[in-house]
Amino acid sequence: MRLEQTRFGVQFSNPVLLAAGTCGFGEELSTVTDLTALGGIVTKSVTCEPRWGNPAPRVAELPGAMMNSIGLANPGLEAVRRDKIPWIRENLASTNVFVSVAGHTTDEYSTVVEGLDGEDGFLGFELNLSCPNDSGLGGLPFALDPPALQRTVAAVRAQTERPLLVKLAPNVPDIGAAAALAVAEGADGVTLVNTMPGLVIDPDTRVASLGAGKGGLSGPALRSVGVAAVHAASCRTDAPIVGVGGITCAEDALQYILAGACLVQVGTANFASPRAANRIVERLAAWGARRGIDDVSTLIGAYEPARERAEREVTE
Ligand code: RRO
Repeated sequence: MRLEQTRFGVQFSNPVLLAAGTCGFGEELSTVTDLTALGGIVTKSVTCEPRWGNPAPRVAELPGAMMNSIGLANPGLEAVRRDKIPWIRENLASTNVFVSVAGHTTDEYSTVVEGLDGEDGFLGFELNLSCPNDSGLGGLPFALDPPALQRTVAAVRAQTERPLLVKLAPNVPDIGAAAALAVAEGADGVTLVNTMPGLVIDPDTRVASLGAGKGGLSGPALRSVGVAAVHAASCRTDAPIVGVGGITCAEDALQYILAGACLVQVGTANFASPRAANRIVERLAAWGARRGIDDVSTLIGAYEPARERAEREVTE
């Protein structure tokens, strides 16, 4: 099965990317797996200033899931421009890199985008409007606040001609509407979904499993939430959708693709196995070949809810 696609004006050798926050800026992971064999990677979210992140423990394992509260730890705009982007330019020229961007205010998003836009070596930006672990925000993540979402996407759109993805949160009343809003303000695509806010308490100590208390839930337990979000968004927008949440194998990726995603991201599975995404690429091709499917593009959005299928069969 052919896995190549042209999206955002460039070629993706396959639909599998690494998710933000699970591969750093690529350098460490590149020593154990071939990142250039992937469709691309998304960097850790970059903020104006360096962030040390939240108190340990920052991750906890649950049945079928992981909780994290990293707290946006990253080296900050200047160090990313000086140290990380040159490495990406030299080593990941043959894959597509999105730089994830985060901030407390619209101006902070704009500052990071402005500070990196002049650099060569990466494809586009993924605006992270949905970090669940940023107490400094003092309010809601922008993905939960439609005027803030609109304002921020519009401001960044006016600054850059690069492909612009917007990463949204699962815990909104209508994810399809949020996706449509982002696209209306100029996003080239949406990434669905970030982690789901959660809290795990040890009954004996009455202490949370994470140093920061609450965190974001990811892994297989999030998958059906993400697939439903992608389907809801695909009913509201024709823009490319990038599906993420709980993908551990080719069949998981296919659920997202059938629901309407043209690209997918592998996140939590990287922690268990740094080669998980590469394996998914190989197995996707084999899955299609076994079924005589020529091109992965024919599967995008091919899910048909039972009722629509029944109605179509009656009229055929
Ligand atoms: O750094 C984090 O704690 C974090 C981020 Br920026 C995010 O977008 N999602 C998440 O689960 N954790």
